[in-house]
Amino acid sequence: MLININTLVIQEKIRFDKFYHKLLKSMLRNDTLSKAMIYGSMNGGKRIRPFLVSVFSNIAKIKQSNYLRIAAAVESIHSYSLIHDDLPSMDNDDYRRGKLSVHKKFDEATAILTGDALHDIAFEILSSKETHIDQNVRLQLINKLSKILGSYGLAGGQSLDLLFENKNVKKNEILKMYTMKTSALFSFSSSAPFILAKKNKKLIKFAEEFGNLYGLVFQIADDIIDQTDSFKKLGKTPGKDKKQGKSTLISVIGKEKALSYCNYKINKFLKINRIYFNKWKILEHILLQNVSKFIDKSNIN
Ligand code: GRG
Repeated sequence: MLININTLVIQEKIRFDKFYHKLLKSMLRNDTLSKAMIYGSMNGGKRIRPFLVSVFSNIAKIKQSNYLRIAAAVESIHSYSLIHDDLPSMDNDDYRRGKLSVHKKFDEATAILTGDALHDIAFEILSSKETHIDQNVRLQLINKLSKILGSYGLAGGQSLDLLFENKNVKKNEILKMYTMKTSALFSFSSSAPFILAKKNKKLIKFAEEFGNLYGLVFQIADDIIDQTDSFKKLGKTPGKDKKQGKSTLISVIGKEKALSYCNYKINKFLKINRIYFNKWKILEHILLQNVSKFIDKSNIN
């Protein structure tokens, strides 16, 4: 039976947005910084990472009240990364999700502090007893998230992304950068529910690898739509990768080879982990529907 992933993503987004807004309101004040935090995190967004958290939580039979907190921590981190990414010293974009970016709506100092505070609130959420009763589980989550945010993760990947501008970069260096800046948070999103459910190491590793692969496919799709989609669809300035001399997998090996590489990695992963994909069919649908969506897009030009 064909599972329509888009419908599930939208259903989960509605549930998540309601929960997240209420949680932020209960944790924040009514000052400028709090307003900017709400603006920068409740301004749309597909909520794909919360969706992944929900899928793996359903598999692991995690209660909604617990997994929504994991999703809230993840999305706070994601919002922080986008707000900082838009800053003039980084990717310099005046728009995000079709609206003014935080430094344009407020000012640059507020945008920096908003990103910092959203980063911090993720740890406040994770470290609360309401996320999990066992402090060892909470510590494991915090340790994992802090590792994927630092020099081996998002910040390190973003640094490589900036250093690679207008440089001759090899395919493996691009892949390393993608793993750090994009896949790491997807990997956390898919494996955190298994940590919460105290699953064994083998299953946690499978969930991590699923998230890493999903992140790779997602980033390549993002690179393609930067070239093909309009401002209306992207919600930010299109064609910026080329203008800024960004090194992407597409710029290094071309669109066709990048897509073949994705397909090769997906097929290999599906084969090796057939036992899990037979049990949890939705995971295969998620991987394959994402690919088919952007393969269609790649045929546009
Ligand atoms: C450490 C100062 C400092 C800054 C860090 C971590 C960081 C800045 C940037 C992260 C890099 C980044 C923005 C990666 C791109 C990942 C990506 C494809 C984002 C777009 O995600 P979507 O499409 O966005 O899920 P929506 O708007 O739907 O949530």
